[in-house]
Amino acid sequence: MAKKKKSKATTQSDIGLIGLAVMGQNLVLNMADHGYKVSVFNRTTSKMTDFIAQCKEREPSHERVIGYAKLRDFVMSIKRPRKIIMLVQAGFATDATIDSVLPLLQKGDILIDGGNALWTDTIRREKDLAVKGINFVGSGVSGGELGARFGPSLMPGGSKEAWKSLKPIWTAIAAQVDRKTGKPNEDYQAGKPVKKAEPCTYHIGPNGAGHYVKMVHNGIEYIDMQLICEAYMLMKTILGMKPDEMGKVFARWNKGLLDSFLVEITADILQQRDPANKKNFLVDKVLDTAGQKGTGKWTAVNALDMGIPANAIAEAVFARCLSAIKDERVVASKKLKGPRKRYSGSKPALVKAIHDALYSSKICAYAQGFQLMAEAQNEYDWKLNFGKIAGIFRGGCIIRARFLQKITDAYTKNPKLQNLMLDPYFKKALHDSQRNWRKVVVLATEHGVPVPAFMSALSYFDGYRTAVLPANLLQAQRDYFGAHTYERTDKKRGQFFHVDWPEPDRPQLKV
Ligand code: NBP
Repeated sequence: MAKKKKSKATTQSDIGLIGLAVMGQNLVLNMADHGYKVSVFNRTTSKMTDFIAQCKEREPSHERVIGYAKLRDFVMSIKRPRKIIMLVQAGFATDATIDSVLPLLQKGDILIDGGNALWTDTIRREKDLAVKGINFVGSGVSGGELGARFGPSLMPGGSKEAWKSLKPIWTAIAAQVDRKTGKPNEDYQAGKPVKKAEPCTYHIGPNGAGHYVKMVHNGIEYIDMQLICEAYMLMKTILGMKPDEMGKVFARWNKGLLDSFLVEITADILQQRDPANKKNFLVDKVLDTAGQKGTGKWTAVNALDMGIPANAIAEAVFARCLSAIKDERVVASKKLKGPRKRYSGSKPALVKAIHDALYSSKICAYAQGFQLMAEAQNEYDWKLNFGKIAGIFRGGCIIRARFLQKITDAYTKNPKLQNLMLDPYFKKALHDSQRNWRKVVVLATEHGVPVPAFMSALSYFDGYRTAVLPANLLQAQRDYFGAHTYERTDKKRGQFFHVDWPEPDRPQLKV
């Protein structure tokens, strides 16, 4: 635990927070645990008074949380330069909150948006507020409710000046990982002093950089989850495995290369019995329609906008869309037939192949996420440190995984690495597992099992390593019907040619 600060009831608060829903409440308690006195405000006052009443019943440290019903009193209770975190719904609510608090702020005060804002909104807000002398920090907060409470991964953007002021609090409340191994630091979680801990936060860059990285983190989270679901689907459909048996497989995988929060919770979920009937497994009773809040879609749309082939991430978003049309799928399942095939091979061999397919696809998914960030930094004039970004994903957040240490190592060794797949460790991992990866994709196709993320990741790998793609024919087609011109393989790049193609046969109009 970080060193405690003393604060008396009469002194001003170190920081303020607006928005006492699940994320806000937990982040407040985290800050109070670390010795910070926190003022809180919520649009609906009863939520604030209920929260303060609960704080008083809990630990003594939570008396450092002071509630205010009036926004003016809340703002005036905070030390200058004021630091005010907003954890309200992204979009309209964030603008409404800024508008209400702005007249009460003074030059040099810092407004921090911890919500899942669209990074272009953050760029706009930072620009507008900078003119008024207010520092605006868009900070990604990852790890859900538990992360916020016990140590999230924090991705702040904004000015260096604002970061200097915010840094002591952000580094104290963030998740901590062991500096060398990258593993979440257990001493820290147990509240003991830690020497080798590294906080899962750093100043990502100006304006929208923090929120951009948080969005890509969420895009990666989508594909990470989808890949695990496809591994589950294959074991269930082709091997006929029961949830608890699959749960044990995931628990075993969690001790190896795939060691991660998402694999760990999958093992738990698959072994969970249905509270309504203990004979059944809960997962079999959960309806197969997945929701989404939009950050995965933003990532995919941005990939299309920037022309970056993040096809596996986009595929994970489409997989959720397909899951959502449940009624249509039920009707179609009775009308459209697939292959009827039984698997007669070795079960352990297929489980191992699925493991390898999952690992290779995951490498491609992360390669795509980091390609996106690499392009965005050119687009927005940021200087991102990819080793550090992978480093702050190692603890606190939903995609935390042993694997991230390898990404940190890769970018530390070569900060200009063009694609993660070209790093020697990942290259070898892909070479070692691609045979099994292909086997799984072929088997899934033969059995009619949908594995869009495994397949699109494999297509990405194959496309990226192919020197000559069929786009020569495509460009010739474009020149044929639209005179779009083409470059030649035997001439310098940048010289464009056009052929007077023969007129295609056109059907004669009958008059
Ligand atoms: P919600 O996203 O559900 O937002 C609820 C809060 O927003 C309440 O305090 C509510 O006040 C306030 N609010 C709304 Br709605 N409209 C407002 C307005 N016009 N003016 C002022 N306040 C308004 O809460 P959450 O799930 O805790 O998430 C907070 C932020 O953190 C979001 O941006 C979310 O995307 C992000 N995030 C969430 C998670 C997660 O796991 N939930 C993880 C990471 C990031 P009220 O009480 O008066 O209605």
